[in-house]
Amino acid sequence: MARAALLLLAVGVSCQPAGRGAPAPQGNSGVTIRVNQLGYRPDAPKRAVVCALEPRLIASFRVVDERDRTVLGPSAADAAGPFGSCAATYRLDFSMLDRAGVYRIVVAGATSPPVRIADDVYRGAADSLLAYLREQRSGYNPVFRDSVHQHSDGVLVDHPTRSGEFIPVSGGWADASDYLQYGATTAHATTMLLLAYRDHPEAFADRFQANGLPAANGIPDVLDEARWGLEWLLKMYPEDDLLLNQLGDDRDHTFWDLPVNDSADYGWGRGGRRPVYPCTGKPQGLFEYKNRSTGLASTAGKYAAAFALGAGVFQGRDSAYARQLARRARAVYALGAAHPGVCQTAPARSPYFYEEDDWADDMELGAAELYALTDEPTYFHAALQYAALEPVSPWMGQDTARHYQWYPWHNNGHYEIWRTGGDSARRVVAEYYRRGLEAVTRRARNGFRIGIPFIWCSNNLLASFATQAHFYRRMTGDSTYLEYETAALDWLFGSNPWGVSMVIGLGTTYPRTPHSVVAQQLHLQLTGGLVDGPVYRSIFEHLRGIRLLEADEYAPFNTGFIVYHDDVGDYSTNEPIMDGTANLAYVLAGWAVASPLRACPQCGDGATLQRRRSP
Ligand SMILES: [Ca+2]
Ligand SMILES: [Ca+2]
Repeated sequence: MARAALLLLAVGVSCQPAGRGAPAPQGNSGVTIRVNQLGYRPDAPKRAVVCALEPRLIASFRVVDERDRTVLGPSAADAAGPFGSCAATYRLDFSMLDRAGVYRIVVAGATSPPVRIADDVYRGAADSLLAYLREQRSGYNPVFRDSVHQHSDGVLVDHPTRSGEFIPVSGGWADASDYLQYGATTAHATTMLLLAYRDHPEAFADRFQANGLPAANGIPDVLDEARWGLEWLLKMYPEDDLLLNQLGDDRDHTFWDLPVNDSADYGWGRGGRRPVYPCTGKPQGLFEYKNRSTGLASTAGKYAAAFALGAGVFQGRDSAYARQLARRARAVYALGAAHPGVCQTAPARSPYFYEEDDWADDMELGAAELYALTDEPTYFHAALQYAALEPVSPWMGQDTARHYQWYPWHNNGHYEIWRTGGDSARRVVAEYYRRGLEAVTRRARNGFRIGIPFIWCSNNLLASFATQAHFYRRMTGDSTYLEYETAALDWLFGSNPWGVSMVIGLGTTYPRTPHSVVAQQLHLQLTGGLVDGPVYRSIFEHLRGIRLLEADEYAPFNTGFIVYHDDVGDYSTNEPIMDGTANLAYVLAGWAVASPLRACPQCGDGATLQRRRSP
């Protein structure tokens, strides 16, 4: 591939704007049946979706077994109107079929791919996602069996008095297919991994060592990975009043090269040291463009949550480490409380950055985790106060949002308050979640039951929606949103117009040519990586530097208001994302071990015994 083209590609930032239209659509009068390619649990809702590229009247469907015998139907197909490239959609409800087996759905002369029904359809899936995080490791990298940026990280920049000082911050994960690293996304990912283990430990195996190489080490791999995140976050918070937020910047995008020989030049020579940015509470950017930072709390709250959770999870395994984490959790939380406001990522040569606008959600989660760790009521009351500042994640019900404007995309703090709170607090936070779910599902009357805005990283929003719906169902026993929760999961695993599983290596049809240097140059499958997902056509067409490099195999399905391309050139829809992958690991762990219908509002958290309830 021409280097010039690759340089153009590399201009993009993970989940970030630069475009040209998709190839012209091809005529196709076919009917396709989209299913969850992992399968369905016997006791869960089960729906397939028909996408007809031209208007079709479909009355009924049948389900047949492996010997072609009809086991269900004819049953009514539920007309659900047009959606994107689908001129007509139908929902096919085969929930009544609850016997394990492999089936096919037959409708209007079309036959679906095999559909598996079994208790274990999600078994091992969360662990599969961890493979992507190992591949993304900075510092020692188990894929390269070599160091990545081990000696270059990093030089303090944009500090009022200490710029130029070397601070050792090697480690963590590259944020996406570029090599930037962010405190906010790393802390959120670490938190989701820790929660996944806390709530669903039986979903995870032990096949890898702490350094990411194969071989069991007596520690579940999800904790090996979470600790990898925690170790980096500790380095990124080296002193009580020095909170580091970002390693590298968009000058990273100058070259399309492997992380082991990254030749980006930050002013200290090609392949030289990388800059590390502190939170300053002021607008940041070393060159023309500036972000709109106002405080420290958005990052501080996220670090506090990860440290406090880590302290709880590692208490029984490494008590000295747990004590260190607990001390850092208290300190960074206090720093956030003293400096409310957001700490956004810093742009360099391009105008793009993560435009996080909310911080109360982060402080809420930090406070809730500190309460769970320490039993000190001050933290609990603070968590409730922060919760009231942002009851509903503001993107829910909206058509659009700026890049990472309300992050994380679900407010995990509400669930954490519920775990430790008394009845009235529990009712309050459950209602907060309900309002958000209601706002999304009001927009989800389409055949796929998807109500998110198709902004950058739309799959992140679906993972968050599924997480919040899961929490709400567990908290209340109310299954009102279960159809939408399963629709989000089904969408991510192939029940979407393109029939693509959005996780590399899972399902039968998944991204083969993601936007990744490592995948492209090493011909390596980035198993476990959740890609960005479809975006509005209007976003795709206005991005700079995107050029599809091969014919679009999904062209017939890219004629509508949203597009997706399995093309190395499309960094807007086909780039794996670290934080969304970690969030999805939580969702998949839950579905691997628990029957989706057995909510338990009275039993506290199912996986760990509840120690106490606040008054
Ligand atoms: Ca392990
Ligand atoms: Ca936030």
